[in-house]
Amino acid sequence: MLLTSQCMDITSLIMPQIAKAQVRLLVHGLLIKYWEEIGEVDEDYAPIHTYQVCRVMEQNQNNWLHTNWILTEGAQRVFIELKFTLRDCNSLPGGVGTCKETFNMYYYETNGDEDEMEDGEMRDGVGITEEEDRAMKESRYIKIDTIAADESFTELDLGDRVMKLNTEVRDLGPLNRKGFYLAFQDLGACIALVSVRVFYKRCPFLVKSLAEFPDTIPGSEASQLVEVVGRCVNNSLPLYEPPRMHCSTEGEWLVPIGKCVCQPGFEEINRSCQVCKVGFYRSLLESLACSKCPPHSVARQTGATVCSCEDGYYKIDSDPPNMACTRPPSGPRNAISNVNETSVFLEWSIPMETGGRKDVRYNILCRRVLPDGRGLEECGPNVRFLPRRSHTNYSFLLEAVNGVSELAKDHAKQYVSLNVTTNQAAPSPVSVVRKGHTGKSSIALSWAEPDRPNGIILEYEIKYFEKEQDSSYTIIKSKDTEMVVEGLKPSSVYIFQVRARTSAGYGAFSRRFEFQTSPYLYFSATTRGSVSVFTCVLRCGYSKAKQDPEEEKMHFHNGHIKFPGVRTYIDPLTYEDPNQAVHEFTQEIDVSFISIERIIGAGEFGEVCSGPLRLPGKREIQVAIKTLKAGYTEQQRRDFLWEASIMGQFNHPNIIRLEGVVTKSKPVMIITEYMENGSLDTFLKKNDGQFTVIQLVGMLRGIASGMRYLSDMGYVHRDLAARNILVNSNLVCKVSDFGLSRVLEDDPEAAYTTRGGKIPIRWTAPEAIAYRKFTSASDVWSYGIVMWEVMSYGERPYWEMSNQDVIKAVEESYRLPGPMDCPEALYHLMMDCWQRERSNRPKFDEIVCLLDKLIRNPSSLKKLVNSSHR
Ligand code: ACK
Repeated sequence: MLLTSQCMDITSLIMPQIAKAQVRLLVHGLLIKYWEEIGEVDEDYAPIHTYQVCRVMEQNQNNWLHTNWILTEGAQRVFIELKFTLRDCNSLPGGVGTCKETFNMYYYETNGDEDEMEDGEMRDGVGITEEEDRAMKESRYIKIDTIAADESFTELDLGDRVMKLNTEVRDLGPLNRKGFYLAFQDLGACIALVSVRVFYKRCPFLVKSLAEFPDTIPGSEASQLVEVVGRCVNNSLPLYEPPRMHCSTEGEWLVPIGKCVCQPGFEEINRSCQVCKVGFYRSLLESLACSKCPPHSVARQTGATVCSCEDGYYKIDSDPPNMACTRPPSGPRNAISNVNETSVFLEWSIPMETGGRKDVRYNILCRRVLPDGRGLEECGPNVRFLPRRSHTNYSFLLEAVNGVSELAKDHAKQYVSLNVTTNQAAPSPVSVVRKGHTGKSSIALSWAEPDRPNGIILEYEIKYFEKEQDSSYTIIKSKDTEMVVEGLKPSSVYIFQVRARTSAGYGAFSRRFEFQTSPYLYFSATTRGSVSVFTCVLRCGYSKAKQDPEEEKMHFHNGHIKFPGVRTYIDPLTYEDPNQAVHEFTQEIDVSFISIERIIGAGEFGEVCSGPLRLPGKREIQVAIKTLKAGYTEQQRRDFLWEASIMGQFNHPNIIRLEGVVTKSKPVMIITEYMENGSLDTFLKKNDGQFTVIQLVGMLRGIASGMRYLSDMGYVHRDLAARNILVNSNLVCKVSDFGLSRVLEDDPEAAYTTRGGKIPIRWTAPEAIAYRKFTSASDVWSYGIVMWEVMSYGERPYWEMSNQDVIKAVEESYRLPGPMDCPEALYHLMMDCWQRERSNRPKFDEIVCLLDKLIRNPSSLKKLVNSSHR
């Protein structure tokens, strides 16, 4: 017997399908009881050690071989891999009648090694025979399985030195004691046991998303998941909630939830958190990597969470960490005053140096010049000047400040000072404006000084706009009494007005002068003076008649016309942003309210799991959790959530109910009600012949009612089949698997048609196969097939016929025969659903009505289909 366990490198035992799992070998020796230990050579002449038994000639064999006590090391489920050869009984000379081609495998759990304690003693003490003792020990063993060979060897193989080695693996669990024995019972076969490997799988220590998950022993049941809370690696913190993973019985880590992130001052490098270097910083969540300190700031030590400002530079609390340190602005520039009787308009340009900030503001200190050189007096909060009073002299101090001026106490302030005298007369209006040289896009203007300038004219302001377009005008300034206005449209009439400014302010504008540009191209001189454009866009005079918002909602919904009272399904495809549809039709669930307990299946996008949902203030319910595997594309995420956007629009007892979605954390999940009995096709196969006709019709009635609801909503399912119906513990059937093209993509039954689409041929109406005419009437055809599946307890429609043959047969008016023991009324209904002319098929509400009638009157179901139909 080759004891592969004795010096075997554990890693060499890892089979490819469990590569991620850690396998721990447990068996260390076998004890022989009636078997022979034989040294041999294999086909390559390498020495092997086997345990053999071959008592095919004698009757009533019962030969046991059992292992030493195998410690479980805490594993609740172990795997046993056997390698053996077995003799083909037919090849034995004379065809020995008692020869067997199987053997049995047993186990016996104990907390200690009983072989050591018991051997000999017990028998002597109680006075039982060796035979009785052995029988008693053997009776404690529990059978694991009968092992048969895939390949048995013959005399010829022996001659050719062909080994014909069989490998069988069985799993054993739940185990509850510290250890166990294995035993092999031979009842008269010719066996050579070449190796026995006993191992269990573990989810190995793993660092994922900066969280450490310890080496974990899986649960005892085949589909059980063990939830493990991860520990954030050094210098990291959980983001929102502690990370979780789930250890499967296959030793694989599944469904990671949540993650850790490096704490401020650290960044993620090679799955650990490394301190930020000098000159770098990281504040929480801002970015994943340490960033270089922004301008005018420094980090003199490692692990900085913020950078500090250089001398003379400052930061305020509301400045983001990645913003440069700043300083106060320089003083305002080019300050001028305009006095209009008792009002003073001050104008200035922004400071040369804003200090690196956008929040520059200005302080103005107003002081009155007291007569007779008595100095200055603060104006106070309310400067008021009475008209027609004598001139008053004022002095203004103008200062620019920004967000950090308060912090920069020792920063030298830069003021601009202005002296103003009120109650001075402004210049009189310019009386005449003349047109000079006119070009295609320019007009030269000139004007005379106002009759009463009332002081020194500092500048002129020219305002112009295209005639009848005065919502947008342009102002340019000139120190002279002439200028060329450029940038005009050819052959267009413009209005011009000019006014003068002295230290007392602006005078009134001249009257309007109209001049037209020429249609021809002229070269024009450069405009002198500065140009500023003021645009006033008048609010549109059109105002929509007010509409009742509720009424509007009722009639239009994202472009769909809806009729009050009838709910309609809205195709999420019509949303430009699919996330908007998800947001509108589903409810977001916080992942902390969900526990994942077991895997119930594999979906196209990831595992389908189940577990309790505990929403605050609500009763705990069991839910199914569809997950989207990591590494998905944006398109896959969209397709995945697509189904939720559809399901979320339905509310019916025979349609699978959407509880909500998890999109704010990863993995993305779809949460639906849990259906204890899984999909209808497997459920029926498992319970073949177990239900009354009324129970079956009840299921069909439920499906029809769900489909009636969908067709009323305007939703065409396209993939109605028993595999897409789920059954709960009360045998209530609910329609599931929504999502148009996607459903067909992941339905293994869907086949490509000649037109390129993927269609589940056996369930689909001929017009939908031929020219993709999918309607509620084609759903009715599929419903007829579902009826047939239900009444035949999950039989495959058209059995093993090929898709091509099915299409051909249906085309030639062949229809499925009535299932065994099927009431004739139901078979008639199926046949109606399979009418070639789709308008002749019943509607779902008629189907519901008919099934209700049959249920109310069970005697109508007594008559079964006669054999001629079948
Ligand atoms: O036939 P099943 O047990 O039922 O295996 C499939 C598997 O997940 C992959 O889809 C099962 N399943 C899907 N949704 C649910 C649900 N809401 N409740 C229970 N089982 C479900 C389905």
